[in-house]
Amino acid sequence: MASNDRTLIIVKPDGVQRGLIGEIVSRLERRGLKFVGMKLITMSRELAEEHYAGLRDKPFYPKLVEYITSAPVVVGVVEGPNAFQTVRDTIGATDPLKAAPGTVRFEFGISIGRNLIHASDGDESAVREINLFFSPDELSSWSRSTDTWILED
Ligand code: DAT
Ligand code: MG
Repeated sequence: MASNDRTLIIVKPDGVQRGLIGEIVSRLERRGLKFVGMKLITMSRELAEEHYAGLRDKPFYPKLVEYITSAPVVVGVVEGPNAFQTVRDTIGATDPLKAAPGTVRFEFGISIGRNLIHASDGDESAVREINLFFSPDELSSWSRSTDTWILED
């Protein structure tokens, strides 16, 4: 079991502005995921363009970069079994109108361009994005006293 898989999440500007940092972080914690890094930053245009480099040719790209750099975000690294898939399942489909009930994007969103949270979509993108936002000394490996009640051996 890859219980120490890591993935990146970003509570986007709408999530921060709407006072939903705690709600979103709480849902990931409740799932059993463990935060090993977290900080509030305002993304520079350079960082946003690097982060969303794969979407450069999309028609919505300029607005996406504008939005993600418009106000502070909370960026975090979570750890847990199949981390990226577990987080993606918890947040729901990209378009809140298509997200499954119970997911973050369904519960709190209504517009694809205001979908509250980013999460890496694969093991490779997780590594790339974690390295883009965090230096190694900003991440903590720690054992949680409740781990045996959340994770099987
Ligand atoms: P996700 O964030 O679910 O990984 P993505 O990587 O395809 O989705 O796109 C990144 C963000 O870009 C997404 O969270 C919201 C925005 N976006 C995606 N598709 C869009 C579209 N068709 N119109 C407007 N914004 C879109
Ligand atoms: Mg994506």
